[in-house]
Amino acid sequence: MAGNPMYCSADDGGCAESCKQCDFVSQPVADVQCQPPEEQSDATLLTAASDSYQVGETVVFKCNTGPEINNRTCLTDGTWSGGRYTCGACPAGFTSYNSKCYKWFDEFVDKYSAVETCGLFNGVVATISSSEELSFIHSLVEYERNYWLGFNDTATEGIFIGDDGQALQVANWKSGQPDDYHDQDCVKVQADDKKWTDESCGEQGEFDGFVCEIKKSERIVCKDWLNTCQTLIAELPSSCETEQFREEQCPVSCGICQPSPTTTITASQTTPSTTTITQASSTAPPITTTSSPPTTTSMPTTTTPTTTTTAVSTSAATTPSTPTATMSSTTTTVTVSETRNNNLEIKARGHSREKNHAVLVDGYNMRLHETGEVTKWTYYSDVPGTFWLQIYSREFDDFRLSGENQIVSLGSGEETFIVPPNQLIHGNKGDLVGIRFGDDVDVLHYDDCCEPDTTVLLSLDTVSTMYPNSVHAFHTPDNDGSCRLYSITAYVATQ
Ligand SMILES: [Ca+2]
Ligand SMILES: [Ca+2]
Repeated sequence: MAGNPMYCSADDGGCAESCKQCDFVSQPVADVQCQPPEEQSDATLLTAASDSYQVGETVVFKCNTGPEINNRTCLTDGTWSGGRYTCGACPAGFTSYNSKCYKWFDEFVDKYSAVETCGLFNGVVATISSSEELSFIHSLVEYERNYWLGFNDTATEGIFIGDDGQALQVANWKSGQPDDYHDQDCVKVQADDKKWTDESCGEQGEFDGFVCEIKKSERIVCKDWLNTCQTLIAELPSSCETEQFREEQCPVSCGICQPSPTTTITASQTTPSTTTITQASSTAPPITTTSSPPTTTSMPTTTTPTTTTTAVSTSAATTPSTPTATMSSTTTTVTVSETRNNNLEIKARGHSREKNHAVLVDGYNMRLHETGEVTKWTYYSDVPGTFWLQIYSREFDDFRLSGENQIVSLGSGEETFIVPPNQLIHGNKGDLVGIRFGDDVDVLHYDDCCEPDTTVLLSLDTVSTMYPNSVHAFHTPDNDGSCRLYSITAYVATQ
């Protein structure tokens, strides 16, 4: 509304049904820093302590009772990424299954090398204790490859045991195997029929990969970290099948751990993360996010909410409860009026599944509706990870990438990214919003349902050339039903 009152009077989509949220007020563009991360009851901070951290800085927690490591990164909303527990967590790249973590290694190695690699993670080459576990492990293997299992009969010929000393409980030998041909003491799964053969441990087959497994420490912290766990599960019963949702966000509601009466997590309630906004005037509305735990805002230019300093103009100080569309300040505060390009709700919550992929969708909701700098993004994500939000400008039938903002998501549902002043992208009315994914393929959700006029314009399986100011060809619309609508809102400062 502040930018264009006519926008809310339109009833053809976008903000029309929620125009109360179109009534934007001025907001300072902020320099954000993270306060020290809250203490964890199950882990010790290994990184040297600091009074404040820049966006992108990382700290490392180490589980007090096991080998788990948890890296957390300072995000642009002043909170920290990563899980809120360390003990019992899988390392990055590992998949949780029952009480263990697993990871496929796309390598071509002998058994000794596989053992060595797994040892780096305090793990072993995967063993099998049930047919379900065998199926799960096979589901991790890419490209229909042969792979080593963590069994051997080195100690007693013909008696196969796990590399971890456990007895062999289930097996799936190929006919005629094991035959100990030339002293074969290790076990490999054959790609074609998933049957097992005994092989020489030092033989590097042509296509032999492996899966590592790690035994998790006992989880000490068990708590739902979203207030909306029950609601989300009720809306989408399969939510708990998503690992991050189940393990990190709603472990109690998903039934994977029981909160212990002796484990009381109070740190997040009493010392929430703090967003520090520098150069802000005292009347600036707080920057709020929906991240959990809740974020508070502190403004260092004032000592109390009712006290002004020389950094704040008189007019601003005398009208503390009525923020206006344009605020003045004696400091270098940047004030903007913002409009948003859409307010789509995600209903189906499909996940993107392709790595290193970019999509550009044309439709009313994916276009910028005003000209100006993109100062803020909101998006929906329930998986922590990194992705990029982009602006493309039209050039006849081509689109030019005007710029992109790297987003490090907390995975807490609807999140807000405030664009740092040195990363602002100028967009023109009619420009398109694009999304680029790296390795974190599940980080954003989309709806399959499309507006009638929504078209996928660009869908690249490589992003190696996608940098600002490079021109990209217009791609034929993809009409195979893969059209996706993302709940991404770009806030444009119209000055
Ligand atoms: Ca043997
Ligand atoms: Ca054999």
